[in-house]
Amino acid sequence: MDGRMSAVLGDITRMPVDAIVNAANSTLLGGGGVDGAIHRAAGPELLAECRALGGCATGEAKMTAGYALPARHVIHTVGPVWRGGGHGEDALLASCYRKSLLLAKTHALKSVAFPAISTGVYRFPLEQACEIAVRTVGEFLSDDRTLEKVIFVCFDAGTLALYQERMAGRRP
Ligand code: AR6
Repeated sequence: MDGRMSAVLGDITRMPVDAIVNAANSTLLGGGGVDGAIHRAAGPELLAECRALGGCATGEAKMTAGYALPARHVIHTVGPVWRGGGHGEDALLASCYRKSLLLAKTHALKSVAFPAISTGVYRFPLEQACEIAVRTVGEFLSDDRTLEKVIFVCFDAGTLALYQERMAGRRP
């Protein structure tokens, strides 16, 4: 890529970007993991706005304001629960990345930060999820000139190493 895609170690709730992506569930009413952290950091107004959205299907994305977060917006996407790989999980995960970036582009946002969607509670195999994330974002950016920065925010060093290897074009 041309330097627009990068990976960092950190907490996504601290990222001062146009939008952070939330690995939500289909109710959009909060949960554990990164979803819980985002709702805690954003404050109760985020849940109030989410209630009005009427949920979100797996593989789709919806946007809200960021409230007390350093990020201006939150893009809520619902990753697939891993059920062995034969239930369209790969395509649904790719769709999360694509639809999130499409929303960002539609709103003329320049910088977006993603967590490793579905790799926690939803148990998607990390290496496979990382490969899908890097490939899908890379394909989107190669057709797009509005987004300036897409950052993968990794919660641990092992995840960061996988993303960096993947972005360098090496197999993990
Ligand atoms: N910053 C960046 N990454 C994080 C953070 C953080 N603050 N916290 C966790 N991660 P998960 P899922 C990483 O379980 O698998 C919720 O209850 C974490 O290490 O948050 O898509 C929702 O409501 C992991 O790599 O999301 C849903 O019900 C990644 O974020 C369900 O979990 C995703 O882990 C969604 O499950």
